[in-house]
Order: sequence, then C-alpha cells, then structure tokens
Amino acid sequence: KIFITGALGQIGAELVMKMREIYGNSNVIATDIKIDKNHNVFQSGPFEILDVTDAKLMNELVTKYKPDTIIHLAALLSATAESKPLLAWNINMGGLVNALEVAKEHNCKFFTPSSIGAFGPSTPKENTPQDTLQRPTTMYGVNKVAGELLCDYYYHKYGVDTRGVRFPGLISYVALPGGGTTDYAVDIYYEALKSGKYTSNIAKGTYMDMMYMPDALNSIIDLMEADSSKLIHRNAFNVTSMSFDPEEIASEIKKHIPTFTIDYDVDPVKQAIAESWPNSIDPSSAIEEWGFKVKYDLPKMTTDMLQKLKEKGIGR
Ligand code: VAH
Repeated sequence: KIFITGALGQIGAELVMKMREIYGNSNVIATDIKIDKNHNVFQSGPFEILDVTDAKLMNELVTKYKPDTIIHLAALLSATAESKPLLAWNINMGGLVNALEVAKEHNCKFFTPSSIGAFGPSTPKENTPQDTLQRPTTMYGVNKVAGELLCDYYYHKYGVDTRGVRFPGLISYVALPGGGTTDYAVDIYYEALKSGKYTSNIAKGTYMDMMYMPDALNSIIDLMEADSSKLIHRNAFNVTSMSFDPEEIASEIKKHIPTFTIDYDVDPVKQAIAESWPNSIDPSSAIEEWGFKVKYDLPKMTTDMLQKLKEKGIGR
C-alpha cells in the first residue's frame, strides 16, 4: 500500500493514477489539503483530506491504512516560497519532518522530490555534478537542501529507506504547476493553442533542465523499485531529460504552429531564481545506480503535449 501526500498537485494528480494502474486502486491512498469530488484521483480510490503540517492526523491516517510506502509530494514551489518564505518553511520542512517521523514509526519506505533548486549561484552551472557545492539563495532551495540532508539523516540514524530525485522543471498536460519558476514551459503550450502567442516571464537565453511528466513518473517508480543495496546516493539523485531556453521551446512549437510568436516580459523574481540554478545537470549517478532513462526529448515532448492538449479541447 502506498500513501501519497499532495495528490492533487502537478506530480500527484498523475502519479496516483499511474500507481493505481500498477498496484491496484485500493492500494494507493491519495491525500491532499483540499477535496475535489469530480477529480479522478478522488473517484478512483481511497482519498483523505490531510494538511501535512498536522502530524497527529497524518499518524492516524497511516495507522488506519498501514502503507508500506509514503510518497511525500505536498510542498510550496519556488516562486510561491519566495513570496511567502515562512509559510514555505512551515509547510516544506514541517510537512517533511512529520512525514519522515510517520515513516519511521510505521516502518515505511519513503520518497520525496528534491529539485535543481537545491543548487545555487556558486554551484558549477554546466553538467552540474551529483556531489557538489549546494548553497541555494532561495527559501525553496534552502528547504530542498535541508530536506535532502534530513532524509539522509533518517536513513543513517533510523534506517528509514529514504530515496529522492532532484527534479528539473516538469512539463505536463494534466494538472497545472502552481508557483514554479519553470511554469512558463507548461503555459507556453497552452497559449500556443489558445492565442498563438506567448509572453515569457523568463528571459531569452535562460537555460533550465526540464523533463516530460511521463519520464518523471517512471523515474519515481524505477527508483522506488530499485535494489536498495545498489544505491550509493539516496537524497537526492540528479535527473534530467533536456535543457532549453524560451527561444528553443518556441522554435520547436513553431514547427507545429508556424505563426506562433514569443515575446518577453521578464518577472524579476522568477528570473533571479532561474539564474541561480544550473543550466544543465549530470544524471550519471542515477543512470549507474538504478538505470534512470528517459523517452522524451524536446521534439517528442512538443508533439505529444500539443496533441494531448488539443484532445483536452485547449484552443478550440
Ligand atoms: C519550480 N517546478 O519551478 C518547480 C521545480 C526545478 C523547478 O522545482 O519551483
């Protein structure tokens, strides 16, 4: 049984459905701070309201369902965290320590994502190594570095089988991301179909690692099913599929919509966050230790994203 927090979020909304396909609907317990009775996550299996800062309720729910694995996704993303730093600390760190404590008490395997946001301006920017300097300058980055260290601590001190990946920007057509610095790379596809043009809040020439959601979901499942004795690193593995700037994703879209145009109205907060992150990271440890692989590059992702969004009726 798998217990997932943040189940209605950008990753959760798809991970719940995929894990229910693989492990059985009743074996995947979805939780989130709000309820959406029309959501397929709510309708297809067990769902509970849970604010991850409520340690008592989290413990009661894990006692009730007795999962063997906890996937902790509930968090505030980078731009939101920068606008509400103390709230971000309380949710991102308070929620994580509650989830780790419950995993320890109930002997659960544990996954939570880190991010390329765990690196800072003094980190090597090209082909960023698995093991390197991590002095992020954002609250989100502080949360992610502290989270990586806390997950390693629970592994070394209490033997909790904690595992994580440093996700790049994730691009998906199911649930929108909220408050992320890489959200532009999702919004651009919607606008390409709706209005045929996009005003990017990230500047031309700003490179960030990205990954299509199907590859992200597979990386979580592959890591959680990997042989524990083969893992040298744990929290958290660099993973990436591609790195591009707004101009490159725009020109890929133009191959499908020749009249598409991009212009710029840079958001200084998001731009500063983006510039503090790597341009490209090195996923070789994930490849060596648990066979990380991806199916989608920018051309394949763009073809699939535009087709799936059209099927959803976007732009009609
Ligand atoms: C964000 N999408 O923008 C998240 C992610 C690497 C980016 O952490 O905050």
